[in-house]
Amino acid sequence: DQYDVAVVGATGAVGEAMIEILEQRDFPVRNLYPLASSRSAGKTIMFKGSPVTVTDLAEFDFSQAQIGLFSAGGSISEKYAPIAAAAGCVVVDNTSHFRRDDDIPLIVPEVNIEALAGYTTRNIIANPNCSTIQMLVALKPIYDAVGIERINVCTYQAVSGTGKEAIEELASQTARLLNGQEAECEVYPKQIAFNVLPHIDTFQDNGYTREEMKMVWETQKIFGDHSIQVNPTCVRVPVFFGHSEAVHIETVDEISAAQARELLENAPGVQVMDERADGGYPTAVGDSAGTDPVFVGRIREDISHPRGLNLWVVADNVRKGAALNSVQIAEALITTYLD
Ligand code: A2P
Ligand code: 11C
Repeated sequence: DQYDVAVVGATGAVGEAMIEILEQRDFPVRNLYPLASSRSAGKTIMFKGSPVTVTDLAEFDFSQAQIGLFSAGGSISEKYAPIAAAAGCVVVDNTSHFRRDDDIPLIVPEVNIEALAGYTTRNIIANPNCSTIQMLVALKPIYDAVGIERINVCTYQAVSGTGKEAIEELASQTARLLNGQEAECEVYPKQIAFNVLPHIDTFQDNGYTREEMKMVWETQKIFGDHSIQVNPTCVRVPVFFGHSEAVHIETVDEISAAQARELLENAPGVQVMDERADGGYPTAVGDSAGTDPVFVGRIREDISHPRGLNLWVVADNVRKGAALNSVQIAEALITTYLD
């Protein structure tokens, strides 16, 4: 079978990756409909060697598509995902808008694909936040084997998570500063070049940021476990592609680093890179950027806690964190439900 696929936000950082991944994975696309704002309507993008014209989202008739991959921001999804869903187009939404709704499945295919069955209530499936996805792909085999009580995580997140304007801001600030000019801050409230900002998304009443709270809410929903404790600090770093995370867990039963490594070596979507030697660990640049696996290294027992384990987890935030995970959800959808 072949499917007509709409990509909403086709000119953005994630939308472009979605189209590239549909092509790379040979997703059975009959017609591709790249959708964006009126500013981009009429532009062309390349798909399978042919130019395809970008259409204004506001003018698109969603009854022409069976699958819609949305990544143009929460307010766009709020308005257009229900319109698409009502027209019979199943939406895989990469924004945070629907993730916490009880009747919307929130899916990481390697972790909770069984929850996909619930999509029929609203015809919308939510794709989790990038920081949550890579952490849970790495933690799933350990969670299944010995249980996890608590997760302490500090992230080191690339600017591509914010979108194209942020990629440009890091590049232009870096160039200006190296040329003795002043940095201009438009996307981020403080200089991002040669700096780190402990701030992603909006501040909440409890002092955490929304990005941090997403890691709490989404972990509990995806694991289906509201007792799991998550304590995140989310940090933006001057990296273009690839989020890194220092993940410290406290398990229910004890597990050694060797046992954890063996579980991770056999886990779907994971690539262990853990040599305990110079360079024998994954990094955003050189390992994860442009690739699909969730890389795990620095696997070691916590010397301060009898049931503690430390991991270093790195993945391409635009691919596994967003576009690839969405396409994997669409693949499961067509294989199990639409065929
Ligand atoms: P456009 O390029 O026409 O502005 P990013 O996250 O990289 O900043 O990309 C955001 C994506 O969302 C782009 O494809 C952008 O299209 C799209 N987008 C933003 N606002 C709208 C809108 N009002 N209607 C449709 N698409 C939008
Ligand atoms: C970032 N995680 O790196 C964010 C981007 O909830 O989908 C994705 C925000 C979201 O900035």
